[in-house]
Amino acid sequence: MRIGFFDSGIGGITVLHQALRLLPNEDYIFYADSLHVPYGDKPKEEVRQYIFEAADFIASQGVKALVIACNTATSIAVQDLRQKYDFPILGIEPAVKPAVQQCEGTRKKVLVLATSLTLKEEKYHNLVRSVDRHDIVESLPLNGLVRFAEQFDFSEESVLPYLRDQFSHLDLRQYGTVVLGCTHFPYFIPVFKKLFNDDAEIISGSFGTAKNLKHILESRNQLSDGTGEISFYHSGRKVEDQATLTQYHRLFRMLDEM
Ligand code: DGN
Repeated sequence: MRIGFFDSGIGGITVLHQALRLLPNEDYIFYADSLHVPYGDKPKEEVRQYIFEAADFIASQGVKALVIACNTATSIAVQDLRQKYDFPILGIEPAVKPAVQQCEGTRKKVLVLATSLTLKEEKYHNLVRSVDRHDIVESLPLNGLVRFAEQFDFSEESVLPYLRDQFSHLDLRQYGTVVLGCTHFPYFIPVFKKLFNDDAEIISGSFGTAKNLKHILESRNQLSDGTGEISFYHSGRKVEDQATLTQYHRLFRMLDEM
C-alpha cells in the first residue's frame, strides 16, 4: 500500500523529499489542494473542511499512513483526523524544541516563521509553553512567502526585498536559530542564509517527520518493496500533464541541490 502526503500546495514536497531519502522503496500519493491554496490566511472552519475533503479522497485510494505535510493543517485538524481514520496520521509542527536546545548556553533567540493560522492556534502556544526557555521564542507570520512559492518564484531578486521588508523591525543578529514552520519555506533556504548572514541555523521539521514515518512503518512491520513512485493529485484530480510533472521534478532537483 502507498503512503499519502497532503499539503495545501507544493510545500508538502519539501517533506516528501526527506521521506524519499529515508524510505526510497515506498510508493506515494502526493495531494496538493491547489484549488484552495493558500490556507494560512483563510478562516479556520473553511480550511478544516478542505482538509477533510482531501483526507477522504486520499483514504479512498487506500493508504497505509497519511502525512499531513502542512503545519497549518496539522495545527487545526490533526487530532480530529486521527479520530476519523484507522491508519496512522502524522503531522508536522514547527521545530521549536530543537531550536531552543540549539540556543542553549548562548544569548541568542529563536525566530519561528509560519503562517498566521499556525501561529494563532492553541497547539502552537502549547508547544512554546512546553519548552524550558519560552522567553527566547519569537515568531513572525510570512503568508506572502507561500504565494511566491506557488508562483514558482524562488528568485532572490523577488524574495529578498519582500523578506527585508517583513524583517525590517527586527535586529536579525539576535537570532541563533530560525525555524521554518511552514513547509513552503525550505525552498527559500538560500535566501534566508543570505539574509541571516550564516549567523543563524535554519531548521525545519521535515527530517523529523520523515524519521517518525519510517519508525512507525517499521514498528508496524509495514515497509514496502516499491520503487519510490509518486502519483500527484491536485484537489482530487490526477495530475497527468507533462508540464506540471516537470515542474514537480524541478522542485525535487532544487531541494537535492541545497
Ligand atoms: N505549507 C503549509 C504549512 O506548512 O503551513 C501552508 C501554506 C498555506 O497554505 N498557506
